[in-house]
Parts: sequence; structure tokens; C-alpha cells
Amino acid sequence: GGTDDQKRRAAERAAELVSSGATVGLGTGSTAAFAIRALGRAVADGADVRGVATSFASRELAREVGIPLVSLDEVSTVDVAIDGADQLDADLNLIKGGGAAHAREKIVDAMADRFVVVADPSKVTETLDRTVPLEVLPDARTAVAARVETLGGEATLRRADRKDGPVVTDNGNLVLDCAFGAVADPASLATDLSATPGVVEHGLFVGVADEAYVGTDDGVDVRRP
Ligand code: DER
Repeated sequence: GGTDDQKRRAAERAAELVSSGATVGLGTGSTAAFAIRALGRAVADGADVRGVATSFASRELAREVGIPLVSLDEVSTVDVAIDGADQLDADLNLIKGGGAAHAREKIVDAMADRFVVVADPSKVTETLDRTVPLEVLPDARTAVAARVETLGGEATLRRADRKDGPVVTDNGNLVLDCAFGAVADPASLATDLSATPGVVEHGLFVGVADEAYVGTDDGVDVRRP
């Protein structure tokens, strides 16, 4: 992946978009974490900001840095959402879910008046081709894997590192990482995955992001679809 400086540049530039009085969606992952820390500093300097977390991890970090939180079920929209991505193409279609948080991330990112993706250059691609994470109801994993195969993909249950057995999401579900190769038509695949019984959420974010801040070694590349 990219360097911490690249990630930090993108994230801190995005955090500057958050005006006092705003409600901000707090993304998950190492890049979004830089934005959460920057917002914590803004709150410490008197900014009136409240956050909506997208995961246990982002909630924990927001608390650590002192951002007041509101729970997702208290809001129907947020002013700005700042979140990372595993991959993004020229249309700002994203693959997300590296941190298995994409179900709540998509709710918050999609409800935002402005969703800003923060990334480093290693995430940028011509054509999305990373594995697409699916959050699935645990007992549906075999049926979903079979459907993924008919869609031309290969599903792998995401194993945990420091736990026997699979990763379990904040929502108590399992994750299938699905290799489809190059995704020529993200919208079409997204529709098929959404229509698959047992899929709680997939990691294709099509038409959700409003802009991307890509941190480089000497600044921030702002990209729009
Ligand atoms: O899980 C996610 O969707 C994260 O946003 C992830 O895609 C990006 O994490 P990173 O900023 O640590 O690369």
C-alpha cells in the first residue's frame, strides 16, 4: 500500500472540509483513522463536531480522540463522510471491505451529503480487480459461494488471524472474499450481488463517492467522477 504520509495528507485535507456544527461519518481503516485523529484535534480546539462511527474500531478511536458520537440510528443523514477504500477507479467506483466494515460504511457513506474517499496512489486503478468482500449471513455462506461461482467468481471464507475459525463482523456475520478478476461492469455485478439471498452487503460502492482525495508525496490529488 501507500505511505503513511500519503494517507495522512489525504485524510487531513478531507478533515478540513468538516465545518463546526457538522455531523461527520467516520470511516474505517488506517487512512480514515488519520482523519479521525485530525477531527479529534479540531474538537480539542473547540470545533463543534459530532461523529457517526462505521465500526467498533472507528467508534473506539473516535472516543479515544474525544469526538462526541451519535449512534447510527439517531441520524438519517450526515453532512460529510470520510472513508477509505481498497481500490478506486476513474468513475470513483470503489471496492471496500478490507476491514470487513463495509455494511455500516455503505449506510453512512451513502447517507452523506458529501462522501469523500481518502486514499493513497496504490489504491487507484483503471479497472477494479481486487477481491470483492461480501458480508453474508453465516448459514448462507455455502449458497452464496455457489451463486458467486455462477457469476464467474470464486468465494473464500475470510479466516481470522488471532482466533480459530472465520472473521466475524461487527454485525455477527461472515465475510466471503470473492475473486472476479477484472470487473468490467461494476454496476451490473453490484446489482447481481445485491440480489443474492444471504448477502447482507457487498464491497462494490458504485455511484456513492462524491470525490476522492488521493494523497501523493507532494500534495493531494482531488478527483471527481
Ligand atoms: O474496510 C474498508 O473499507 C476500509 O476503508 C479499507 O478499504 C481501507 O483501509 P486502509 O485505509 O487501511 O487501506
